[in-house]
Amino acid sequence: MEIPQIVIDKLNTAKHIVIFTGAGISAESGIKTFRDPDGLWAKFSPQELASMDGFMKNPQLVWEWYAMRVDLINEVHPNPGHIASAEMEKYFDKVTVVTQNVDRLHQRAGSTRVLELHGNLIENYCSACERPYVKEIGKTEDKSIPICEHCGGYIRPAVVWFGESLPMETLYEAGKEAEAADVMFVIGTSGEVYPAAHLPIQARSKGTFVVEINPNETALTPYMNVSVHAPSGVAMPAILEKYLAQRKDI
Ligand code: BJW
Ligand code: ZN
Repeated sequence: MEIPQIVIDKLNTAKHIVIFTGAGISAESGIKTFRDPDGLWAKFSPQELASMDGFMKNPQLVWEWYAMRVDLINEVHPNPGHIASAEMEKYFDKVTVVTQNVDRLHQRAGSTRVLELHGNLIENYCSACERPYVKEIGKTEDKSIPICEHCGGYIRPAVVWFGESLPMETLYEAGKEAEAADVMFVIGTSGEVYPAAHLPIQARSKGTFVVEINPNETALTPYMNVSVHAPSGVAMPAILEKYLAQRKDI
């Protein structure tokens, strides 16, 4: 894998970096993506498990599926892709991670500014009255769905399902950052889910230098300045290493 010199040249003058991520950045931690051949949507139905309709039809099934995924993220660790992304904070004035991921691995790797577009698996709230459900849910044999103590509604994970609105302020903030960034990395996303997938396109249209890191071509590849076709756990540390080797002041 070769890191094109133009990426390093752009980083050399960059002050503001945005790292836009999808499920692929967590693949090397052992978390399955959604749309790869062995991804979650090959085995499970997004209509049944990631929509309000599906939840209303079978809340217990949906709750168990998410509980299983919480157990998995508690067992895995950030990988070199997350860690290199977090380390970038040492070398640039502003680094913002804009993630579609719900696994919190960026935060665990040390990134301090993370905008979560699709929520997270850790928090929960009542599907009826929307009050947060604060009781800690650790790994437990009992996977029965909790009931809201205020209104008796079912508790749901604080993720964004299909047909649901993204957190509007977060999306707005992410758009502003994408437009203002000098360099945006677009890592491990198929670019198929909107409105998130519009962010790199929006960034490019405002002159941000956009670099894709993905072993495969994606719907976003045509909008990129550069595509590095490699796993992010290899490419991100390699980019950081090459950048540091050429930085003149350290
Ligand atoms: C590696 C790697 C390695 C592998 N290194 N890379 C028709 C057209 C356009 C839009 C729509 C449409 N019909 C419906 C819509 C809207 C819909 C949508 O976009 N659908 C499309 C799929 C067609 N969007 C929505 O519904 C959104 N809401 C919305 O639009 O609201 C409107 C509204 C407004 C106002 C009021 C009310 C409503 C919400 C979208 C929510 C998405 N939710 C999910 C589930 C989250 C919870 C959970 O985890 O269970 O979010 S779906 C799933 O997809 C998840 C992800 O965040 C998201 C994106 O997936 P991602 O991250 O790109 O993963 P993959 O698997 O697709 O790609 C992985 C990539 O990694 C691949 O490219 C690999 O090559 C790569 N990779 N190994 C680097 N080692
Ligand atoms: Zn309630």
